[in-house]
Amino acid sequence: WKKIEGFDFNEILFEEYNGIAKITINRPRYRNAFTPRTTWEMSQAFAWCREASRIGVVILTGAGDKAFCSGGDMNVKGRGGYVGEDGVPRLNVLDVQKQIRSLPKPVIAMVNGFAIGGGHVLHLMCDLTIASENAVFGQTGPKVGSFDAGFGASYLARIVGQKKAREIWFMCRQYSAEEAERMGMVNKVVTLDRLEDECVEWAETMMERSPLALRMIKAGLNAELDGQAGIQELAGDATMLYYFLDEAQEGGRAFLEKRKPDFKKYPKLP
Ligand code: 2NE
Repeated sequence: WKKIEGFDFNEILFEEYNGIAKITINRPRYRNAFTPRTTWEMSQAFAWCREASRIGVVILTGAGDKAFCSGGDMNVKGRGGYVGEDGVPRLNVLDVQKQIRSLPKPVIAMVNGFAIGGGHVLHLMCDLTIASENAVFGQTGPKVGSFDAGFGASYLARIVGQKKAREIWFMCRQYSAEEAERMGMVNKVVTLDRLEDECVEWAETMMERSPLALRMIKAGLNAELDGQAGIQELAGDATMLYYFLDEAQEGGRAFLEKRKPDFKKYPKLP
C-alpha cells in the first residue's frame, strides 16, 4: 500500500494499491472510536475517492486486530453531539454514512474486530462486509445514551428483517461473525490473517467488471430504499449517460449556434 499524499490526517490512514483505496480508522487505543476529527478526515478521504478516476473500489477498516470501529468516542460525547477541538458538538458521522451510500463505486467494510455502535452502522453502510473470525457486531446506543434511528435502524431492518433489527437495538447484545453472516449482514468470514487478501481479491474481481454497470446497480439498489434522494442519484446517472449521446449534444449545439434543434433524426425506441 502506498500513502495517498496531500492530506494532513491524524486519525486515519489513507492508502492506495492498484486502483483500490484503503481508509483505516487509526485510533486503536480507543478501539478505533471516532471523534469529529476522525469523521471529518474520513469525509475528505471519501470525497477524494469519488473524484479520483483511478480508484475503482474503497476498503474501510480499523487499525490493529481488535476493532473495526467502536462508534463515537465517549470521551468527547457532550451535549448536542461529539465535541471537537473547536468546542462545537457534531454528529458528522452521518455525513460519512451518506457519502458511502452515494459513492458511485463499491465500498467494502473489512471488519477486523469489534464493529459496535456507530461503527456497526458504518459497516452496514458499506456495499459489502468481509469479516475476520474474531469480529463482533452489535449496537450499544440504548445502553450508553444514544441511538441511530436513520440508516442504522431502517437499513439494518432491510438487511436482517424487522424482528432481528429490533432485537439488535433493544437488547444491545454482541453477535459473532458467524451469526452476523447468518443474518445476512456479512458476505464472508475468513481468518484474520486472510482478511486483507480476501478483500483485495474481491476488489480486484469487481474492478474486472464494468464500472458503469456497478455504478448503476448500486444506484438502483439505493433508489428502491432512499426515496427522492435515491431517485436523484439514479436520475443523475441517467443524465450523465444521456450527455454522452448525440441527441443531447444536438440540443446544446443548437443553443450555441442560435438555431432550432433538430431532434427528428434520433430514434424513438420501443
Ligand atoms: C468496543 C468494546 C466492546 C471493546 O471491549 P474490550 O473489552 O475489548 O475493550 P475495552 O477495555 O472496553 O476498551 C479498550 C479501551 O478503549 C476504550 C475503552 O474505554 C478502553 O479504554 P481504557 O479503559 O483502556 O482507558 N474505548 C472503547 N470504545 C470506546 C469508545 N466508543 N469511546 C471511547 N473509548 C472507547 C467496548 O470498548 C465498548 O463497548 N465500547 C463502547 C462502544 C460504544 O458504546 N460506542 C458508542 C455507541 S453510540 C454511537 O457510536 C453513535 C450512535 O449511536 C449514533 C450516532 C453516532 C454514534
